[in-house]
Amino acid sequence: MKTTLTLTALAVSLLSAPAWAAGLADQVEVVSPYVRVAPPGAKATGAFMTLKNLGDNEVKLVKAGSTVANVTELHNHINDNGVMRMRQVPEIVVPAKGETLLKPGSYHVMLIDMKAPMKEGDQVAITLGFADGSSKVVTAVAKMPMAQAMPMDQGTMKH
Ligand SMILES: [Cu+2]
Repeated sequence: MKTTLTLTALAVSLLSAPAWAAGLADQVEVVSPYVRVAPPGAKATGAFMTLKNLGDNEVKLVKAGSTVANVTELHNHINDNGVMRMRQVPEIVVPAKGETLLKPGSYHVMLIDMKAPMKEGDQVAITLGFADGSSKVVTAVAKMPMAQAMPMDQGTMKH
């Protein structure tokens, strides 16, 4: 009897989870999320996507998480006297009825200390956490960057 009650309580909490997570996350549409496949040996890479805010109020993305990396941070690139540097940022703002692009050279979700090598086509779940505590999980597809997609062994092939 006690077990049944515990299971029922668990079932209720699982069922009510989506309602609890509602909030700012519900007014954000995430378009084409992808992760850049890291070069061999590299243990960090970036995740990119477009965040569309369908609501009348500003939305702030304040954190991100992923099961594939031990550390996940929000980053931006800044031009520091002509040198592009990555910097951790506390939040990424999506204006009301507007959109913010997470793209190479700009805002991105940084996956640091990845647990396993990634290959093209892998699906990576990324949790986006918003300022009101609501969250959303998106599935990003691993993609090769253009330069890396070119055959690396061309120079060593002898015809
Ligand atoms: Cu970064």
